[in-house]
Amino acid sequence: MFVDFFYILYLFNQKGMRKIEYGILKFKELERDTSRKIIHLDMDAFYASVEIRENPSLVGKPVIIGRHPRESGGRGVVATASYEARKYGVHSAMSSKEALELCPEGIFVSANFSLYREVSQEIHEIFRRYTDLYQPLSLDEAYLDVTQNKKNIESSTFIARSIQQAIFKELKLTSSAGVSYNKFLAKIASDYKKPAGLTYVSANRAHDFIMKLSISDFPGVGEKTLEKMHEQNIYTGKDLYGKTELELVENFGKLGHSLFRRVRGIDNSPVEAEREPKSIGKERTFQENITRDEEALKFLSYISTEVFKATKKKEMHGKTVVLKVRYSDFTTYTRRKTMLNYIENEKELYNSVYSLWQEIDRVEEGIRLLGVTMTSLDPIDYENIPLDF
Ligand code: DCP
Ligand code: MG
Repeated sequence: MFVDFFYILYLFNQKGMRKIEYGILKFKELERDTSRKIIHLDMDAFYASVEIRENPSLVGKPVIIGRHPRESGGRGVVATASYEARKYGVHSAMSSKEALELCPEGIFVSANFSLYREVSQEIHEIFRRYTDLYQPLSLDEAYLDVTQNKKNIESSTFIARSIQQAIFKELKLTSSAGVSYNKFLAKIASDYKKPAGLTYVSANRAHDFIMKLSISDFPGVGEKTLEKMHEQNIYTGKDLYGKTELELVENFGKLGHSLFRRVRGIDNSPVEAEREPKSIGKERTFQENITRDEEALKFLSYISTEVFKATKKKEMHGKTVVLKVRYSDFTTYTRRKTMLNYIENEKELYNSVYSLWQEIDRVEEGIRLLGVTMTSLDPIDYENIPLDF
């Protein structure tokens, strides 16, 4: 039986002003769930590796992703750098100017985001061979929950290795993976051996692994918190482990709560798969009411294109269109129409919006808002694209 505990803390800041903090210590949250199998996968020097793959003359060279200071007038920053460039001390977020000083032979390449997005989608396709339960954190990293997986494979390290191999074979890129029973440990593990590393932290090894971590490895410990930690002689996981929950909450607030759990190997947060939106729409309230058909149609044509582009970008399509009209007296109407086939271009979308518009009257009374939405969206995949024979 676990009992929750209510606490009140009286704190004094430097000016001697009293601050009250209160909360509930949830002992139930102190249960360590080791039943899940979580992988964190992170691509190695992602943007740089993609550029090197596209241009083999860059292999083995110090490649820096960012505009050359000569072109940017010295204002640019480094997005990332190949491991060869990192030997010179070049790293993400550093100014390009400084990078050039550290590494005069560095080859600057401007970022090509649409290419990286494409590659990212290809990586996700490989994930989906094993599970749909993956959570991208950025273009180059994601958590996967493979407790249940499409291939019924027991070993999560085997899955991680297979994914790394598929990415290498099919996309010619290397990645690093961390495997454990929660997100916190998997993420730290993926960074443990880079590039092309695979690190497994078992429930039995977790305690020793955590004790040796540097305090800056813990999520949420940024520059400021790090300073404060050092002031209190907390440098490692072991030092953190020695603190009580109240001490940590007193000094670090909410973060203290989470650190108290992390350092005990507890992180029960689930892997949250990106949910596909079921509808995408846009609307606008006008500064001056619309009173003429032509004005309304001009706007609806524009907004239809915007909505279509947005659904396409999400790789979705749908058959149902909704038109929303709000009159100057705030009465609001929605009209919807479902087509037989998926709407495949802006023109088709506008045509259905146009036919819905025919049912709208009293335009001269003034319209203050118009909106277009596509609903009941499905992901575009090869099965539901109609083929012309
Ligand atoms: N990125 C960026 N600006 C930053 C950090 C990262 O534009 N300040 C971009 C470029 C990276 C990509 O995000 O290629 C992924 O970030 P990572 O932190 O995973 O760095 P890398 O993948 O480049 O290197 P590593 O091998 O250390 O993961
Ligand atoms: Mg990376």
